[in-house]
Amino acid sequence: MDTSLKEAVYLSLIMPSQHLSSVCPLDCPDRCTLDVTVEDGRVTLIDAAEGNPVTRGFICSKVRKFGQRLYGKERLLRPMKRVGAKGEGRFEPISWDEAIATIAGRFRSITAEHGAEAILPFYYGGSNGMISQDATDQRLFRRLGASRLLPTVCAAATGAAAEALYGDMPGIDFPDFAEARLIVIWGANPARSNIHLIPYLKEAKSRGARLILIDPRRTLGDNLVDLHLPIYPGTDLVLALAIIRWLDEQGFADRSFVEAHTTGYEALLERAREYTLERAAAISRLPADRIETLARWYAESEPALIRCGWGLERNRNGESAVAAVLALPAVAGKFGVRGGGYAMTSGSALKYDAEKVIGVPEAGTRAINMSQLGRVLTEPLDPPVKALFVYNCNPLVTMPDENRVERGLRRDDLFTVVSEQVMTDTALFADILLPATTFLEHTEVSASYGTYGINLAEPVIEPVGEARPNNVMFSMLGRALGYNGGEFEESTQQLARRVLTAIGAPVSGDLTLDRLKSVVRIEFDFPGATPVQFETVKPGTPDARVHLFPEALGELLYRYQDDPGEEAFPLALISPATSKTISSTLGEFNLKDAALEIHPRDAKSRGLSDGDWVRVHNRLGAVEVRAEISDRMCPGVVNLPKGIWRRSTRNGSVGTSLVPDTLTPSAGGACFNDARVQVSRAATSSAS
Ligand SMILES: Nc1nc2c(c(=O)[nH]1)N[C@H]1C(S)=C(S)[C@@H](COP(=O)(O)OP(=O)(O)OC[C@H]3O[C@@H](n4cnc5c(=O)[nH]c(N)nc54)[C@H](O)[C@@H]3O)O[C@H]1N2
Ligand SMILES: Nc1nc2c(c(=O)[nH]1)N[C@H]1C(S)=C(S)[C@@H](COP(=O)(O)OP(=O)(O)OC[C@H]3O[C@@H](n4cnc5c(=O)[nH]c(N)nc54)[C@H](O)[C@@H]3O)O[C@H]1N2
Ligand code: SF4
Ligand SMILES: [Mo]
Repeated sequence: MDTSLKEAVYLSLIMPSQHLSSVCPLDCPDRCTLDVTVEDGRVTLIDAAEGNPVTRGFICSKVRKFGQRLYGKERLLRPMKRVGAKGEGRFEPISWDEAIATIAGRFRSITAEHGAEAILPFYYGGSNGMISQDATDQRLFRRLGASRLLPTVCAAATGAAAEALYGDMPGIDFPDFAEARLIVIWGANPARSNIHLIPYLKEAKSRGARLILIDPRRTLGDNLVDLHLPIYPGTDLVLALAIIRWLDEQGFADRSFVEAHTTGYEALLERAREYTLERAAAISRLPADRIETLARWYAESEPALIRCGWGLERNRNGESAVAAVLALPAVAGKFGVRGGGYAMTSGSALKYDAEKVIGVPEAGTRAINMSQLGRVLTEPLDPPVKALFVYNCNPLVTMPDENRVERGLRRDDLFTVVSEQVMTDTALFADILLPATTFLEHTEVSASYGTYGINLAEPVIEPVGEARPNNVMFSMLGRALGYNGGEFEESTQQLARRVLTAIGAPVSGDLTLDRLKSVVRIEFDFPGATPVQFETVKPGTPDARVHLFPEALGELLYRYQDDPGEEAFPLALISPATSKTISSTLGEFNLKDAALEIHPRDAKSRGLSDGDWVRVHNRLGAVEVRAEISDRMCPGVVNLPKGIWRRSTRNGSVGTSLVPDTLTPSAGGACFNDARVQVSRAATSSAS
């Protein structure tokens, strides 16, 4: 035996490798349970846990590589303070005590001068759990009286529409996709953003189901898709209204269901009557006969299921489009059978009362829409935002109008704290940087928005470097600010127990920490295993009816807002999820060179060949990447991946630099896919 082998054998004797359970917390509907191999205190392998009915023995390649993030060169290991210019990335290590004392001192002086609303917490998904967000953080910011944040960057429009029509009715679960005879995948991309649905789609197909894809791109293979409608972005509303009109005219509307279980049908129909198939075809740039086939198949199939994704909400017609799509199963009477109805989010089955955990009353302070961060930081406000505390978020590259966000972050008079796992593009602009733990190093309780269950992830290793969990960090800050009510003394285990008591979910038996520790995941328990809409689960609206014309969605409900395009910027830019990152998480090494996907016709008319450097631009900004010519794209539409980091493009600007900060009319959601651009050949070297 050579020495290294001897050493390895010796080490495996004193420190055998361990298999530990965990749960992926990323912003993904699947919420896989994981088997993590830990050797010598280090994570060496991350794989699927056995026996999970959803994970089914495989996970995505992104999370398999999470170890690279844990120990990678971007990992933040110590608190730091800025010593260079903002954005330059020159920092000097400091102690946690100094970092916390500095933040507390600045918060005090800013509050004395401008009032506490000058402090803005800024967060979104992050670790997607109930311990790392909406817990200790809110205790602190409410005690301070800081500005509140409206979490609108994603799912604001879908959430508002689903809530207004159906209250909290749960959607169809993955396994029941196999029961459907017709599956409509509408503005969702399961091959990338929800991979554990794919086996069920295949199963349905093998049982003879038809599948319709409504997406500007052909994102699923021809073996799965029977009919593709390459819709022009932002026009789903007119498509859905035209189908409703057609169903009604052709006698396919289920009048008895509508009468017994809905309100507002006539008002909906009045708006729908404006759209013949031909008119909808002209607006959505689809052949009218294909729309008719869609409508006919939908009318005639039983069970028929609509999987509504998030692609159709990210534009000025967001909530109306989602509402019209979700109205379809009610109009056509598709409920009451397993595999019939709609699937969007499972989150509604979770009745979680965060207030019980936070325990500090809402201060009633001003609310700031996160999707307009750039505007908020650069326009006169009273009081101005003087301190920004970023955690669970990478806003410089993920919020609309990147260049304006950057101008805001560069402000000399803005005090920025960033709590992060890695040196993100946003972290480079911090005055104080705080190293955060990952899900492999902290405790997290989470549900999921695609599957039905409650999960517990416990640390599988010690924190790397001096990284700390959010709840520990916010408690330190709370104590430094002198809040002595006990809410910043709670241990993580106590907090986890409190979180569990605030969950009302259909779980048989007690939902206790000890039970979760032994099983990691507890599946929800519906009568008959999975929810059947209008059988075992009903609308959560006050009258238990479907509100087809809900007032909550505002005056513009079902009124199509025209395309924002103009002659100089004729192409619609979309930026959907890719297999490489989850939003911008893992973008540091997974998405080195981004490309612009463009249809051959649009490339040809601009004299572009595959691999050419192109400049994608509009009045807000410009992005230089290579062209990837693809006939999977719909003509007139181009695609830059969501979540790229600045290093992934030649001029250091990402797709959000082209996105206006306009909002959907009633939910105030971000309109990423309302970006309209021109594409031209780029100069041989970068012109940043
Ligand atoms: N691998 C991976 N998985 C992810 C994510 C990720 O970044 N990477 N992100 C997670 C998050 S945060 C979310 S919110 C979900 C999102 O999951 P999805 O619902 O899949 O959302 P998107 O990727 O935004 O868009 C879905 C599809 O809508 C299409 N689309 C764009 N505009 C329109 C339109 O106007 N109408 C129609 N009908 N289709 C349109 C896009 O081409 C895309 O194929 O995925 C989650 N899962
Ligand atoms: N161009 C374009 N951009 C988009 C979209 C689009 O359609 N087009 N869609 C948007 C969508 S759907 C979403 S959901 C948003 C998401 O945008 P963000 O909310 O910015 O999400 P991420 O990019 O995943 O960044 C989350 C960050 O939180 C950090 N983090 C994770 N866990 C913890 C923790 O426990 N503590 C702390 N302190 N930090 C943690 C991670 O390291 C990561 O850097 O992006 C949006 N951006
Ligand atoms: S990102 Fe999604 S598919 Fe990948 S491991 Fe996490 S839950 Fe599973
Ligand atoms: Mo999202």
